[in-house]
This record gives sequence, C-alpha cells and structure tokens, in this order.
Amino acid sequence: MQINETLFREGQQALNPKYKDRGVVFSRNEQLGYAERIARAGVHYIEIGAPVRSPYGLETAKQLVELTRSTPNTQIAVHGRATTEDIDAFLATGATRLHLFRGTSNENRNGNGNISIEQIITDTIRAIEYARSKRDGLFIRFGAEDAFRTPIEDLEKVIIALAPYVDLFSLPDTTGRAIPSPELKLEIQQLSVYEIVEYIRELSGRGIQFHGHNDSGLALPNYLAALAAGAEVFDTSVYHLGERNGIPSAKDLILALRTKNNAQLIKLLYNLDELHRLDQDVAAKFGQELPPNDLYGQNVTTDTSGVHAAATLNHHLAYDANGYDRERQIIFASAVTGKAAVAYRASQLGIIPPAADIRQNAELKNRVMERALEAAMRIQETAKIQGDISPNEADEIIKVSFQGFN
Ligand code: HCA
Ligand code: CU
Repeated sequence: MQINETLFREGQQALNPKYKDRGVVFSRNEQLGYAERIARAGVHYIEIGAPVRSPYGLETAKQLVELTRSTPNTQIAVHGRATTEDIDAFLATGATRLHLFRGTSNENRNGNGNISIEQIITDTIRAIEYARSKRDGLFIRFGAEDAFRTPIEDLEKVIIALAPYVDLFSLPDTTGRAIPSPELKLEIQQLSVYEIVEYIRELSGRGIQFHGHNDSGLALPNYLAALAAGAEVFDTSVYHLGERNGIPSAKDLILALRTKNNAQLIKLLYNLDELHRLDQDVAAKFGQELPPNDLYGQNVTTDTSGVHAAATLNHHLAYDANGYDRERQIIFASAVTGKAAVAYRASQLGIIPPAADIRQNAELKNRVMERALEAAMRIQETAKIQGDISPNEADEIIKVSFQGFN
C-alpha cells in the first residue's frame, strides 16, 4: 500500500476553515516545511497541482522536487489536465510522476463542456505521447474523475483505450456517494467500490489508486473496500482538507487499517505521531483544534464510566481494540464515576495505601470500596446538580469521604 498525500492539491481546493469565505492557501515556506514532515512520516507521494502560468508556483514546485531528492521514499506527483499547457508545466517542475485526470461521468462531462468519451481518450493519448516524447522514464497515471457515477460502459471504454499508455489508474469517488460493497446498495444502479476496483484492475492489468470524498461519511469504509479489492495507492489530505468535506487524512486511513496483528509493521512504516501533529498543526493554521473525538485524540485513550474505568484498571486493553501505544487516562470527575476510579484516585492522592497493597488485603479492600462508593455517589450527584464537576471538586469529595480512614 502506498499513500499519495494531496494537501497541496486537493487541500488547496478546500474552504478556509477559519474565515469561511475564502480558500485554503499554503505559502511556499509552509509547503516546504510540511512536505519535509510528510515525507519523514512515511508517505510515498506528495501531489501538487500543475503550476500553469505561475512562475511563483513553478519555483515552489521545483523546490519541492529538489527537497524530495533527499527523501528516497517520497516523490512529487504533478496533477494536471491533458493539455499541452499542463504537460509543459509538469515537465518544467522536473518531477517524473504525472497524475492526469478527466471527468468521465455524464454529470461531470455535462458540467465541463459536454466533452465526449472519445474526445477524452484522444486528448489523453495525445497528451501522454507528447509528455513521453519530451522525457523518458515518466510514470503516468490517469484518474477517471467521478468514476463511481460513470456508466460502466463509458468507464470500460476509457480504461481499455488508455491501459497501454498508463502505469496506474485512479478511481476517485469525487462526489462521495459510493458505497463500500454490493450488499450495501441502496439503489440498484449504485456501483460499489469493491466491485469497480476489482473489475477495473482486472480489465486494465494496471495498478489502482483510490480517492474517496467523505460526503456521505463513507470515505474510510470505501478505502478499506478498495484495499480489499486490490487497490495499491490511496489519496489522503492532512486535516481532511479538500473540496467540500474532503478526504481522509493519512493518520485516519492508517488507523482504519491498523489491527493488533499489523500494528508493529505499521509502526515501522509510518510515524503516526508525526501524522497526528501534522493534522494538529494544519488545524492550528486556521485557528482550529482537532475535534475531541479525533481518531487519535486524547479521548480515545480515556475511560470515564465506572464500568469502563474498573475494567481498564484490571486490564489495560479492556476497552482498547486499537493497541494505542499510550497510557490510558481514567476520568474520575464525571456523572458516571465509579468506586474503582475513586479508589485509584485516592491512592494517587496518597490518602489510602497504593493499589497493589489494597489488592492483597481483602479486609482493607472492602473498607476502601465502601468509602469509595460513597465518594463516587457524591461526585455523581454533585456533577448532576451543577451540570459539571472539576477534578478539584472531585478530589475534595474524595478527601472528605476518606477522612479518618486508616
Ligand atoms: C477534483 C478532482 C479530484 C481528482 C482526483 C484524482 C476528484 O475534485 O478536482 O485526480 O485522482 O475528487 O475527483 O480530486
Ligand atoms: Cu478530490
């Protein structure tokens, strides 16, 4: 599996999260800084838009290409249309990986000048031949934009005609309405990611790239379906930035794929902490914080309810199927605090013996739990009455409840 990070291409098509009346822009310095970190985190390709008629953009692109000369596992890919203008801009950057795209669905073709499928094929072949005549050793990919709303006969025509000319096909779910697998069809004519990826891979004999927008909240399941069907390259964008509600970040994709069995391998290949920091830093550029329920946020390793906290204190993986490599946090100031969390906190505060000692002494344990239950109930009640409770208030309740305990 390889990751194609599209922050500087798809990401710059996003609405600016801070001002909401303008687009996202990354300066040259920001791009160089982020690119270096993206490469270090284990990402394979960084996609940029073809710098057409932009001397400044061209210089930025050249510097990005230059930067990736010292990152052997990461290359710059240039995204562009099948026009001489875009191909020339691509060639000028010095990059060797070209990501061509063209809308193939009826909706998309209607919106883009009613171009025919035949015309798309002719233009693309001409552009590829032109690019290859100018430089050897190019890696060329074609993306059938809006692939999942493209009638299958049209998609077949494009794929069969272009297969001899390209190294890779991308199947983007541009409008985010694809479903992962055929059993999940809501309408007869809906095409699932699994079916299309598998079919086009076999038909073309080429590798498949997948790019899934999250309009229906199905982006990650769709990525998993594409992987299961044999896709090899997956598009991501830091902080999900992209048209509308964007595409998954590399961190989210990796977390969706991570299991107990492959966690070690993933750790070797990717730096999740760095990918998380990238999400955080790009969010911060727009004055935002990652949402509290971010897939790698603080919340995912906390336990709050009495049942959860008690189980986690007994076994640290009781509520962790993801193998997060960090210490879990027990929340003891809440409306659902239980006695185990309170006892744990009381030990931390030093007002009762350490947990290990209590565990070995049944009589002591009973007495601790009696008081802890009383404290937990008072914490819950206070939280409900006030509509909130701070850790300090909970600590006070715990201290009072254990007064005179020995
Ligand atoms: C877009 C195009 C794209 C292209 C993806 C690709 C999409 O919306 O501008 O070329 O692989 O979602 O189809 O991002
Ligand atoms: Cu897109």
